[in-house]
Amino acid sequence: MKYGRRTFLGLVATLPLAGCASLATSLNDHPGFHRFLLLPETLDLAILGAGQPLAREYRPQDISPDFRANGFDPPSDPEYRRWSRNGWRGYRLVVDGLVRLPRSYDLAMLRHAFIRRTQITRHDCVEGWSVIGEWSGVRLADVLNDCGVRPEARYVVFHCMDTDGGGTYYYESLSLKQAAHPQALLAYDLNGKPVPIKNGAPLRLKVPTQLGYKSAKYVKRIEVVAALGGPLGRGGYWEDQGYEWYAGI
Ligand SMILES: Nc1nc2c(c(=O)[nH]1)N[C@H]1C(S)=C(S)[C@@H](COP(=O)(O)O)O[C@H]1N2
Ligand SMILES: [Mo]
Repeated sequence: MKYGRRTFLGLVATLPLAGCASLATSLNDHPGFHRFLLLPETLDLAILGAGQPLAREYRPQDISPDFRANGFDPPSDPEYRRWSRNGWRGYRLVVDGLVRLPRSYDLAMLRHAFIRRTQITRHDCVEGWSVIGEWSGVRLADVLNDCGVRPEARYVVFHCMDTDGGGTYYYESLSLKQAAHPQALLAYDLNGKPVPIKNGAPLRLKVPTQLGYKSAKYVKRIEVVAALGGPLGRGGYWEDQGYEWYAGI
């Protein structure tokens, strides 16, 4: 991401005196370095995402005055409450499963080590209401590329921190191609401010090409898998209640 092949080779060329070990250590701290090393064995989601139809984007004056909230109550576990009180210190997004390099990210890494993307899009709930909001965050594809998606991967599962009240956690999934869509964001800001708790703080998926229930709030783990089913059910909390897994609009 930050260091493309050219930059990397440039760095090597301009630092003839630097020990290999120290150069490797400093580069190792940056997302994207691993991708450079692992690329031949991984899928490039930028290629998979290119050319897909885009959802409409709107003007700032189209933004709804209130971005309403829907779904389960915010997570009630003590850890979540503690994080929210401490500016999300302690929270980490885990990415694991069929990736070359499982990683976890704190919010500062997501905000500063990746390109920030902003889009004003419409959220359509299956219940029949819509709101327009400005979302900023990191492309899901950029984060997945940073971990290196293995060729056998087919789906991306989002594990959330909230429950239905009966102890079942919300979760969702996308195909790898849907996950590679250039507008599929892991959003940390809504309308220029950190995503409010009611809308999925500290990090939520925002997929404007799919119905609202696909856009998982309160994401804590992204698991890359070869198949749904088994313990992963039909690929989502609402899918397990009979909703369609494919929710394109
Ligand atoms: N974790 C989690 N994500 C969720 C839900 C939920 O209950 N829990 N509800 C979904 C539904 S049905 C909709 S319409 C949107 C609502 O997002 P909002 O609260 O920001 O309006 O979140 C989706 N993602
Ligand atoms: Mo919804």
